[in-house]
Amino acid sequence: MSTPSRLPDGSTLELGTATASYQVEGATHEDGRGASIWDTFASRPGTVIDASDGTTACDSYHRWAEDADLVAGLGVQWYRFSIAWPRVLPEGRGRVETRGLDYYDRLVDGLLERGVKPTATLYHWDLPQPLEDAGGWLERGTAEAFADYAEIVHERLGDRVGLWATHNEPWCSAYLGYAAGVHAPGRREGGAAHRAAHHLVLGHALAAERMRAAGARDVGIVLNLAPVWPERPEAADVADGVDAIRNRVWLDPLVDGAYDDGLLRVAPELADPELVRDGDLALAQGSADWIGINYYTPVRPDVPDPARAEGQEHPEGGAYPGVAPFELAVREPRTDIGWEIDASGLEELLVETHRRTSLPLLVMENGAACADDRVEDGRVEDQDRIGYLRDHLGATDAARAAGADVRAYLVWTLLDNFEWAYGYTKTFGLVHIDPADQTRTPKASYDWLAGVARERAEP
Ligand code: PNW
Repeated sequence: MSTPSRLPDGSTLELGTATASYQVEGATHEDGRGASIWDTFASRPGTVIDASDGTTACDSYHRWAEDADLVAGLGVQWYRFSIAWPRVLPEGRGRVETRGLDYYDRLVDGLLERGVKPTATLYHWDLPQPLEDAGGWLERGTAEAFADYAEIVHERLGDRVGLWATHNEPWCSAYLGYAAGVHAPGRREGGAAHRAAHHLVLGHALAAERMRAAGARDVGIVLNLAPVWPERPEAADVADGVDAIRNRVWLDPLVDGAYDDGLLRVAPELADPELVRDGDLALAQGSADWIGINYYTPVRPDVPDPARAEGQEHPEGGAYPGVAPFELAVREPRTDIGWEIDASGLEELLVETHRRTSLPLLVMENGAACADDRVEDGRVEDQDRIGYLRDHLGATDAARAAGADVRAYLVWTLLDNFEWAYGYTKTFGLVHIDPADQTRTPKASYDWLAGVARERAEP
């Protein structure tokens, strides 16, 4: 077997695409997989817009070889997938389900055989339900169980997977899961989100420590950091609070080993010595070898104005309950999911994060939901998606030219899949999936990305 794929060296921008276990695998009851919080959440009425779930999804648990062929057909270097914790540890801790690990073993070998480098994310939101029943991310024990899980997976795959991500978008786990309640586990308690945030940071740090002790060298975390642009001068204060929760709560412990005063003002829970124990922040400092960035849209906080219309669709889902009230402005143009399109936000974010951390940066997700995802005469002409990707790839190149150490750009996502609270109503894929029979049809954007990969491979 070839040597484990590791951090790209940065001589060129490497390309790839990504998926997540619950969004594509299906087979939720197979080979001893335990229940996750997304199985439970999606089964509750009113949580997922089309009342769907990930029971079948893209059936990638059985069709992974076809998926790997599709990635290889793109001619890109990287495929980022995530591992379902409840497949490996059905109860979250303790008993290991070998059949779950076997699946990822097959996938990793299949990718390497096709010349694609695998990068694995350990937590893309499918927490084992028994851990949620014991308090979920509000409990320190979940962070400790996460480190055990990381060690088990690394032991099995670490000889072939070089690039490891602990969490994907912990902001979503904490704030959408425990404050806004629009993601699993669907709780709505502002203070709880801050507690969850610390345990997510701690879980990352403990897992990185364990994996490094076992020889891992390139352990990172994938964050949905955002450029925060106050909509008007009066919104500067609330914007600082949003920046604290969206960006600093993750970067500050990793870079400085501290939570700053501005953050503590909006998240006083983080000053609780019972929550943030001696040594936690020191362990977090330096615990990431690289930072993954997922970018879709800028964030424009505004001061609340009762006269303005409510209920605007924004990825942050509105203000955080229990945190200072604010609104989010969304300008045109937007994608099919309502998120504002502004590629300059990605360039700014990469340049700014480079200035802040000097760690290697990987764009681990970028993409668009498009309305023109219909098959007509065997083709999907998703020209809007191509435009979005072209502009954001350009912004990534521009950030590199400006000195940001960006090593890779991965498109979200390979396949139309289970888009969380939006179910199957919003599609981000390079490949269309027919829900009736799982037929995979590459879209025009797939051909576009393959073309970019070819051009860039030419000397
Ligand atoms: C990210 N928000 O999710 C995830 O990493 C993917 O699994 C997902 O499919 C993709 O982006 C597109 O949504 C997000 O509401 C989901 O702010 C929701 C939000 C942000 C990211």
